[in-house]
Amino acid sequence: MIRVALAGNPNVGKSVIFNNLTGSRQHVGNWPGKTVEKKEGYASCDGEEFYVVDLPGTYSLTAYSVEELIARDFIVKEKPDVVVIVVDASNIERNLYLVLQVLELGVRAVVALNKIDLARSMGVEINVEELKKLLGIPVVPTVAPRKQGMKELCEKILEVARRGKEAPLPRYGRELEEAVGELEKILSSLELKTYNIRWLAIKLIEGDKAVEKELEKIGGSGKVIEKAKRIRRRLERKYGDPEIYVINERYRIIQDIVSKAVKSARRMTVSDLLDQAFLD
Ligand SMILES: Nc1nc2c(ncn2[C@@H]2O[C@H](COP(=O)(O)OP(=O)(O)O)[C@@H](O)[C@H]2O)c(=O)[nH]1
Ligand SMILES: [Mg+2]
Repeated sequence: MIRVALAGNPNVGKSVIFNNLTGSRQHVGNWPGKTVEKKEGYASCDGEEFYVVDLPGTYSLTAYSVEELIARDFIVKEKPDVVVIVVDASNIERNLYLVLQVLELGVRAVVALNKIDLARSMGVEINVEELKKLLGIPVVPTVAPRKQGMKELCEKILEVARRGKEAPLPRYGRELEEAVGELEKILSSLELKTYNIRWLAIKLIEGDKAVEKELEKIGGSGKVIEKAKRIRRRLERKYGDPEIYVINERYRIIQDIVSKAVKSARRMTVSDLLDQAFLD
């Protein structure tokens, strides 16, 4: 059976979409060993049944919170056939940050561009075709509470699951790509069936403790961990904290996407930005 995971920032409409897809065929429990709620259910589309799991809402996929670890571990280890990334169209710039991180994992993915009604009422216009092209994956505009776009979302999920093509991995600036390449070379000589090697390389450059710990369990990994430390020191001398350096590289791509695919009638004012910061 096709297995689908819903990912997204908190409050983007993931639960409404999950309910639309599964109806009453759902089960609520906890993630194993955690106090975080896990919702699973079954949906059907064009006569085909599929399993859907609602991942915890997160802004990022770091190792700093249990929700983020649950979300990324599910994607990495359980390998769902399709990840549906639910995006709040009225806050697209920030939401794209999670989109890029999901794509870094090397998955088959669909974007549900939700809350387009809200975006429109705020004067935000998104060129869906352009966004699709820039991300390299299907983008389906939705208004979840009105069930708008649900049929198309279902169809795209099945299409992507069947076609089996992974989303293109985001490409960063030259210097980060070189560092990633150096680590990928060593990583590819290890037995790492579960992981996308490029993702591991990025996480090692960020200094992700959970990834370092997992790697330490694997024979022959000492060399790549050492190499990553040297690369981090090199980047730190030039740019400061390597993790922030990687974050900035993601935001450079996001700014490029936004400049090409999003038109906003009104620029965010300083007080809008402050409101947003305090609401989180
Ligand atoms: N205007 C608008 N509101 C939405 C849309 N989708 C969800 N919402 C609202 O956004 C809020 C958060 O939705 P929810 O599904 O709980 O978000 P989750 O945290 O991602 O699971 C709720 O008040 C929903 O009614 C949408 O497409 N348009
Ligand atoms: Mg929810």
